[in-house]
Amino acid sequence: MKTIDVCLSPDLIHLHNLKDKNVVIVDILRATSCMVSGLAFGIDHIIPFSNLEGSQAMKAEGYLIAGERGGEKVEGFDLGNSPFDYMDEKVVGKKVATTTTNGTVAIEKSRAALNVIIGAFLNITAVVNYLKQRDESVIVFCAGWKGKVNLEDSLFAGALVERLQNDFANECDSPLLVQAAYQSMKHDLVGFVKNSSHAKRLNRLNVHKDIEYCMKLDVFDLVPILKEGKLVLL
Ligand code: 3SL
Repeated sequence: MKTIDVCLSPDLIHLHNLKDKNVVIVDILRATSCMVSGLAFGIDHIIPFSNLEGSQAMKAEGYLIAGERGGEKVEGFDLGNSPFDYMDEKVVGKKVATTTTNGTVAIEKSRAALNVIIGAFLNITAVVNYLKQRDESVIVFCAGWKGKVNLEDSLFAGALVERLQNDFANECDSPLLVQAAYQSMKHDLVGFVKNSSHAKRLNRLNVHKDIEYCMKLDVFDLVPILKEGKLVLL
């Protein structure tokens, strides 16, 4: 039977064998929610960079450059890391190069995988359907915050494990852990996530509507996938 495992932090990814597996990158607040929204809104493709310089250099290649550090838009960049920046007329048909504190780092660390796909609550059913129809095992890779575990990514992992439990066997105990957390909080996901450390960090930046938006289920029926270093729609 296919297996599913959950990596709770980029600092633990070396413990997982990604070869021949489908890896789902998740950074609910807010990188993967931005990527899903932007590609749905008409961005041609997104190139993720783990550092500022990589993204910045793409300006000369005609890319819009996007990114945050500490949640704030990088000075001189075209877009920050709000999903609403990614759903603006100015992105339609454009190529975007992005760098974020955690999400793009997790993507960078997943290069050994067979397929790297982008998950968010916004496209969870599309991700579930994609994984069910594939023959390979799955790693859900939570971007967390600077190596620490976070609530919102873990809850997404739990939601995914729950939806896949008839098709995949748990490879270790983290799927059990996140599924139990999801089951105990699913009656009020937004309420619990509003209490999370990153939501509090973002609240200082006054982006309450980003949090509400990123917790919406199934706004889009699409799956972004990494092809030759570019995120495109399947
Ligand atoms: O760390 C990341 O990749 C970002 O999503 C963080 S933030 O929500 O933009 O602060």
